[in-house]
Amino acid sequence: MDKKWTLDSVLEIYNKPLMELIYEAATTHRLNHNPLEVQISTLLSIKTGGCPEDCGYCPQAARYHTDIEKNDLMSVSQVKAQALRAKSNGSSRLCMGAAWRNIQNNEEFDQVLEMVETVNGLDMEVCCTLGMMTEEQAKRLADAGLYAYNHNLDSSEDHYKEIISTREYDDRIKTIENASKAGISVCSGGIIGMGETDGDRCSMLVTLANMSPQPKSVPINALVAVEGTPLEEQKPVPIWDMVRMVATTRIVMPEAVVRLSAGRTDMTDEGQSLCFMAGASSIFAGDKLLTTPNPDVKNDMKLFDVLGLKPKAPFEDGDQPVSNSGYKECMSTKGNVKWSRPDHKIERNEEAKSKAKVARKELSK
Ligand code: SAM
Ligand code: DTB
Ligand code: SF4
Repeated sequence: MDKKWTLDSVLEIYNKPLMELIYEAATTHRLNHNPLEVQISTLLSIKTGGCPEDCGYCPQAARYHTDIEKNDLMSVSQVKAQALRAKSNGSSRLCMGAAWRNIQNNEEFDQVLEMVETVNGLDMEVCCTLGMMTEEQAKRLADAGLYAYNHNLDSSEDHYKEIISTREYDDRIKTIENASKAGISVCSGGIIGMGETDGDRCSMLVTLANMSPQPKSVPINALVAVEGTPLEEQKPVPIWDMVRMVATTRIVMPEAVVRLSAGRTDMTDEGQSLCFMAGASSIFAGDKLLTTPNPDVKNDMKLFDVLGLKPKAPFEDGDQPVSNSGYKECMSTKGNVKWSRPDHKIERNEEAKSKAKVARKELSK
C-alpha cells in the first residue's frame, strides 16, 4: 500500500534545519531524477480575462479591476505559431490556460481539442488548464493528445475558503480525479504567500502526496500580488519559504516534476539555484506567465550555463499520447487551421514511437 502522509510528518520535514532539509531533498532528487536536467515549459493564455470566479489572487477574475488585456479564444494557427516559438526557445512543454470556470461542450472546446492535437503533432508535451472538467471532457482531451492537465489545489482546504468562494475544494479534487481516470498526467500544486500558515502549506502537500497516483507534476507558485486583486497588499514570499516548500514537495512526492512557477521575477539567481538544489526540476520560461511578467529566457539560459543544467527533452516521464480524436489538419482559405476527415485516425506504430524517443534523447545530450 502507498505510504500515507500525515500533517505532523510533513510539518516535521518542512521545519527541519534548512541545511538538513536541502540535503535530504537533493538526495531524494538524485535518486529519482537526473539532477542536471530541468524541463522548460511555456505558458500560453489562450483566452484571457473575464472569468466569473472570485479567486482572490487572480488578475483574470472579471469582478476585479486589474490592468490586463482581455482576449477571446485564440485561433489554432496563432497557437501553433506560439508553440513553434516556444519550441525554438528550448521548451518541451506548452501549457495552455483559459480563464474559464469550467469547460463547456461547445465550439470553443472543439477548437481547444484542435489546438491540443496540433501541438502534440509538434512533439511537445501538451498541458491544459481550463478550469473544472467532467470525465467525458477529459476523455475527449486525452483522445486529442493531451499529455497533462493542470488544476491546482492552491492551498489547504481550510485556507481555500478564505481565497475563493465560488467553488469548493472538493470540486478541484473531482476534476483531478476525472483527469486521472482519462489517463491524463495530473499537474497540481499551489501558491504560497496568500496569508496561509506553514500548516496550510503542509496540509496542501499532504492532500497531494496522499493521492493515488501522486500528481506527476507539482507547480509551486509564489503569489504575484497583482494590483486590483484582493491580495494586492500581500508581502513577497521570503526565498527561504520557497526553498522549504520546494524541498518538502520533493521529499513527499519524489517522482514528481516540481515546478518553480510564478514569482521568479522577484527571486535572485542564487535563490533560484537553491530551489534547483532542493529539487525543483522545471521552470516556466518566456517573457510572460499567463498575464504577468516572467524573467527573460536569455537570463534563464545563462543561469543554466552557470549551474551546468540542461533543458529536458519531452516525454522522458511518459509516452507521447497518440492523437486519436479524428481530426486532420488542413488550411482554410483564410489561413486559419481547420480540420477535416472526422473518421481518420492518426496512429504511429510502436517502432516509430520508440525510434522517435531515442532520437529525442540523443538530441537532448
Ligand atoms: N481557470 C483555470 C483554473 O483556475 O484552474 C486555469 C487558469 S488559472 C490562472 C491557473 C493557476 O494559476 C491557478 O490555479 C493559480 O494557482 C495560478 N495563479 C493565478 N494567478 C496567480 C497569481 N497572481 N500568483 C500566482 N499564481 C497564480
Ligand atoms: C501554475 O501553477 N502556475 C501557472 C500555470 N500553473 C498555469 C500560472 C501562473 C499564473 C501567474 C499569474 C498570471 O500570469 O496571470
Ligand atoms: Fe478564473 Fe482560474 Fe483566475 Fe480563478 S484562477 S479567476 S478560475 S482564471
